[in-house]
Amino acid sequence: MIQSATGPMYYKGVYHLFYQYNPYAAVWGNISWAHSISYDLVNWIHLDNALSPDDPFDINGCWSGSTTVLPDGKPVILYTGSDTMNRQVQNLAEPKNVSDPLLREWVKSAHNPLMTPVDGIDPKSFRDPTTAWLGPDGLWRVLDSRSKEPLHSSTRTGMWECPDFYPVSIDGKDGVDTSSLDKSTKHVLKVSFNDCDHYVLGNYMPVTDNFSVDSDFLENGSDLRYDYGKFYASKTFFDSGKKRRILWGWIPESDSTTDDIEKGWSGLQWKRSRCSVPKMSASRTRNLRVDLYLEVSGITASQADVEVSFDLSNLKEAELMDPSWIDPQLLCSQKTASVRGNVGPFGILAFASNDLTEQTAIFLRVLVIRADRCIRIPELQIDHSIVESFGGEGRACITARVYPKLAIDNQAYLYAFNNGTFDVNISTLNAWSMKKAQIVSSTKRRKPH
Ligand code: DQQ
Repeated sequence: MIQSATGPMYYKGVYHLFYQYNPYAAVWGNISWAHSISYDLVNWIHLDNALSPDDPFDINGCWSGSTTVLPDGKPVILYTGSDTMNRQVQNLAEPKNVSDPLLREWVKSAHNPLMTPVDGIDPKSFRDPTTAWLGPDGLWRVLDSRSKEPLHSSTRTGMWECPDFYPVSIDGKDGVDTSSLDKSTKHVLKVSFNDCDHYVLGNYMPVTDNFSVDSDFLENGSDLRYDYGKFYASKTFFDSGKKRRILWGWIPESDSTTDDIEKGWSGLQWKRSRCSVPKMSASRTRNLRVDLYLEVSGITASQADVEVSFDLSNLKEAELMDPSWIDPQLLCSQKTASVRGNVGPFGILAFASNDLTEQTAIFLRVLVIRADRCIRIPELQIDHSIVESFGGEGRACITARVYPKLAIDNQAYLYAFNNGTFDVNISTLNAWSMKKAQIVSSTKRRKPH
């Protein structure tokens, strides 16, 4: 079983990914820090586990945490240990040999635990330290899931897991280092709860350690999420090599625990940022008649990147939006891709078997609020058992897990479809095959049974 990414980082030309891992089973338990490295964020090498639960301060699990690269360039791990009394305490670990760019061995500090839950803090809710950042006073700061003087809080949501707190530039696209005190930045506070990663934007004042949010989703419900599907306990890191911030998330399973035990694994790691993978593109524009299934051929449909936009010339025919339709997920579960509408449903069928008995529809149904001529699915990533689809000019994302039994590898097909009453035009449709990642193991990692 693998779960949340814990300490993604870039060090001496090597990308490191640490993540929650149960070496012995496809279900949660024996929680260790697995360690994989990459030179291009596409192909990976599994190394020996960085941390295992074998000390009093983490005997019941080496839980989530983060890595921080210190000013002298040395990386350190701060992680939560579940100790002999099942308290959640914060522990430090550092590389045994900083000159090893693969950082194959990690040593736990003799001073552990560094932080224990103080009075008034529930010892079972004191976890998941963030990447630390340096204040102007030369002192390090770190966020945890619980504090007597919280940076931000909510009366509505219950405990937050896996917080992440980082600056983003407001006048450029480059990533910013976590400790940056640059004035032209805003800060993102991401917290995980209710199976989703929620975030707020705000201004952080490092002198007073005050964070004033622009719009408090937690209290006014304007809920901003990284993903409205299966994406949880994510972590970002600053890639100083390419001056970008990269987001890693855990894609949980949608099947049952019994299925996971039967298939022998559970959980996937997913990186969200453009990766420069060689692509072959097939592009076409054309009329998408009603009841037409237009195959997108010439690509590996089981592992593809798709961009598609539609030109809607007959918006006046679109159905009226009923004001009671306020829950998009409920609406989509009722008005599925096979329920005919006026303008739509139309879109893409991923993981389609050649007889269409298996299919995963990523679709649009136009309900009149205002007459936008062009409507896009700006990006769709398809990867064996994951569909990641973006909308709202890329600001909204829904990630879903799919378990095809027929539409696998070269038996998977990709179609554009239209189950509406009126034709729509495809104004752009680009699709690329994604190169298969090479995953090798340089360790005697046990196969979960
Ligand atoms: N999983 C970890 C915790 C964290 C949770 C334990 C997130 O540290 O809060 O495996 O899924």
